[in-house]
Amino acid sequence: MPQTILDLLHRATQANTQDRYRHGSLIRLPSQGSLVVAGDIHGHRRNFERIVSFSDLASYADRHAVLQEIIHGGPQDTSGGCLSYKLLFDVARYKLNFPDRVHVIMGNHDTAFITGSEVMKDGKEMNRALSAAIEREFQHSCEDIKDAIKEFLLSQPLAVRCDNKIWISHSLPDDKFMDTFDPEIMNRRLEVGDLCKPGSAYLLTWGRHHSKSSLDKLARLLDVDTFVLGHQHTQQGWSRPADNLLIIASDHNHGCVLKTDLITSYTADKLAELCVPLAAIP
Ligand SMILES: [Mn+2]
Repeated sequence: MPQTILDLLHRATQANTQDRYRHGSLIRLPSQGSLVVAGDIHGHRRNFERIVSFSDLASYADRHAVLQEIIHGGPQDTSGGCLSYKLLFDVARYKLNFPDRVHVIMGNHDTAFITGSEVMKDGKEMNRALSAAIEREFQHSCEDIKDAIKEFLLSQPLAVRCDNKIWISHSLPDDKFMDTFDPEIMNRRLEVGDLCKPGSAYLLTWGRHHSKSSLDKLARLLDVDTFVLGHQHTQQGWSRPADNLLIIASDHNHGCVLKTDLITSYTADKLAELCVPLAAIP
């Protein structure tokens, strides 16, 4: 059993690095086909299943699905341990089923697990809860499993840039770190140091405050029209804090998913109209 999981994680890590649309830490999608984007999932299995069924990648050969922040949240074991690693294994299987069309991008909870730093959610330190559950299930193999999870998470790309100038990442650098952020990070593979403050992968996944002038500056720098991010809680599943910024959440019962084509140009308002409530998906 542990060996099967280790093999799964190693193969999925390889699939992340060998994704045919990957350049450095960026996935670049051509202007062809369609795209489904999910926000944070945080262990919400039912919503993950809805996203998979809604994306229907088996029927649409030029459709892509972008997922993020799978771990930390959802079911717990009897001692309060976090079982979201099981969902991460299923996401790894999904990646292997469609290796060039499922793209799992890095979230700040992933960086926290890799670097072993504390991250709180609903009053709980999530890395301790996740590690405890992994230790209970995998016992003497738990360190190997945790290392393989870290390798998988570290192999994730940071962002997706579509030819029609939609940009998807977990977050964007905070206003006060705009000048510290080095966009060159997109052109190379990540190292663990990039995930520690004030590394650029840290800044890109943890930022929370984005003024209009920062967003406009980043849009010019990255040559994009509209940013689609996760990371922030939105009651109705999406929000549109600026005319070039849409935020999606897929980790609760009012969560949403976005479906768009890869050809048309979009404002955040137009993308907001394309958000689908996950509860409406059978
Ligand atoms: Mn987050």
